[in-house]
Amino acid sequence: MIIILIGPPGSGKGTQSQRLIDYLETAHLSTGELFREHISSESALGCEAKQFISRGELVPDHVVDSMVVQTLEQPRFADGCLFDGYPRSVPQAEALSQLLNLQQREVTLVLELDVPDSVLVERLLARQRADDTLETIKHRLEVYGAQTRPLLEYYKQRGKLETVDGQGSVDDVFGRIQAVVNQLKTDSSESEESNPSTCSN
Ligand code: B4P
Repeated sequence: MIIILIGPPGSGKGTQSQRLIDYLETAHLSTGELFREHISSESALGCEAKQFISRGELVPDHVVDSMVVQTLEQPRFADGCLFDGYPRSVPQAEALSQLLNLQQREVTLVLELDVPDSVLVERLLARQRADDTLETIKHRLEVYGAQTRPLLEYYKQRGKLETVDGQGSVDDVFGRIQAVVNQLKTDSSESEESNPSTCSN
């Protein structure tokens, strides 16, 4: 399964990803986490990304896409994975789709975490990360609306989108995510039973 978690900053993508990768025993790719690793090791990529992250901007697509391509080449991603915070724009989604097509794979499910702005601001100010100042948070929310929100329509048109209420406790939200994922597993095993493969080995 290839699952994408989309949501505004502070919606809990990182928090819920940790639960979901344990539950599904799948690989995890968080572009935000990868950038933070590059920033702390002061790599060239980290220095470039830092300028954008500290202003609340998205890191340019060509930087993100080449980092994702390199990461996905690792064998642990061969059986599926959870994308957390990637793609974050329609061009990134198109780049991912081309990459997966080359591997004869496709996105299985896109989960949107829906949380109102007032709750997001409260959570992010409490987190106290370097890019979590009030001014940066407001700008990140604007950037989300302009560049990431159009992705929801993109995946909705492709029949991949499921929206989950991201408010309530971490356990409550994870329970809703689990319900969607379990339903998907049931649907796909039923369709395999009604359309068995004609190939025999
Ligand atoms: P990310 O690392 O993806 O982080 P985020 O959007 O800020 O937060 P997330 O949604 O993961 O929230 P979290 O679980 O931590 O991105 C950081 C930056 O990197 C971006 O702004 C961008 O500049 C850059 N970047 C990343 N990917 C990119 C891409 N593809 N293209 C371009 N640029 C990219 O939760 C937030 C807080 O809420 C935590 O303190 C958590 O404990 C709390 N929380 C979570 N769930 C809660 C709940 N249910 N109740 C109460 N609190 C909760």
